[in-house]
Amino acid sequence: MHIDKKDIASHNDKYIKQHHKNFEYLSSTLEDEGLSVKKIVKELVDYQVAIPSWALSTGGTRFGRFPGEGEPVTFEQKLDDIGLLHAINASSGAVSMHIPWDIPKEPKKVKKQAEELGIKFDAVNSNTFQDQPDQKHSYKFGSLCHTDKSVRKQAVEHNIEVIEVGKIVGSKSLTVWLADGSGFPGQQHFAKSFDRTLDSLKDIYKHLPDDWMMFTEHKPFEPAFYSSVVQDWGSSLLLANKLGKKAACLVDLGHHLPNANIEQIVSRLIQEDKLGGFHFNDSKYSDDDLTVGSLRPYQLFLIFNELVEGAGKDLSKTDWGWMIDAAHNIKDPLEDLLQSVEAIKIAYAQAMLVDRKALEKAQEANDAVRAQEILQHAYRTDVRPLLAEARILAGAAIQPISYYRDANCRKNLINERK
Ligand code: AFD
Ligand code: MN
Ligand code: MN
Repeated sequence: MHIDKKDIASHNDKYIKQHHKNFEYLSSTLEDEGLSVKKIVKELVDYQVAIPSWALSTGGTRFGRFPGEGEPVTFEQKLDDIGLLHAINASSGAVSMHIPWDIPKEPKKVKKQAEELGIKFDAVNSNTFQDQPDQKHSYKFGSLCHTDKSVRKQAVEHNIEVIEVGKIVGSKSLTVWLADGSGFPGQQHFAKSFDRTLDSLKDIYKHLPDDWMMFTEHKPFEPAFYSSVVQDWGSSLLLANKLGKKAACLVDLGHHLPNANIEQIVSRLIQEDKLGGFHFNDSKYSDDDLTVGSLRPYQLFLIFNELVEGAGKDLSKTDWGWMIDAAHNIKDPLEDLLQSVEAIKIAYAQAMLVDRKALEKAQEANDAVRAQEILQHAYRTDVRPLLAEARILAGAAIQPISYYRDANCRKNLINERK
């Protein structure tokens, strides 16, 4: 579905008066506090969040899937969906591919299609957690950690192929998430399986182009219910340190045990120069993969607060990766993604408001009350007019969800894809 700039403009006409009112009030308040609204809005224009190719259709659970209509089937259709999101919010200008789910038949054509939609290629993801129909060895008992050398070799070769696909489309990073682990105590030798994983990763690392990064994504459990080989950020950091400069850790917000202090993990990784990127989602229990900000927006803000503090520059200018990793069982995936991108940018905008000098002073004085006041003053600011202003400047919609609904986007996709 193609979106006409004129349609966006007439949508914006409906909301512009109210927007000006909100924006002027907020701007003058923030300027009085010594902030540069222009700088913040400019950064909100630049900051982009990648969309994973696997999040554009209904995911389902292991109990069932209730597919929606008009869902994309081919990779080209998935790209079109991301193009649609990007036309509406001007904030989703990147795609993360999953191999082999997304092997493009004509990579050059796909690259051109993405360019026309203003979409870049973010990290490529390998898949050694499933057996493919034409595959020689099974990953039932692991991939990079497997006791059998030929299974490890197959998994290493797959990752090298993924790098090759990534090179064609212009990706600059590989994300490795492993389902490797054990279901029962005693099943797997902890040290040996870790060493074998490290050796396999070293083989992959050798094939990584100089300007690429390799991210390891930790996860405490599932599908292995007793132990995961890369179970936490400690193991991920060990791997990244042993592999070298081009290796870093990817933090998926859902991949932590309940109540883990993720913002502190983020701070530590930044301190060690080993933060690679993010998979954003939200959860109540663990890897629920729900809409970002739907359950714990304050935690998300605290994470961005550490990011802003640790980066020392605009986040769009860092080489950290930003991606959503969510699944959709109930909502229209595109509406859900619009909500997630909005939640991420809200948390980021709020983090930019934090009075860092005052916070430092409060910390040095051990003034917990003042420190909380400072953080929550930023968090409780309604920054949505800043995001809307950034969207207007970038030619996108003031109210993305309303636009999506008013323009009957899903209906159009259903008709196109019948
Ligand atoms: C799985 C994992 C992980 C990963 C994704 C893509 O839980 O989040 O990023 O697959 O490989 O959902
Ligand atoms: Mn993930
Ligand atoms: Mn996950």
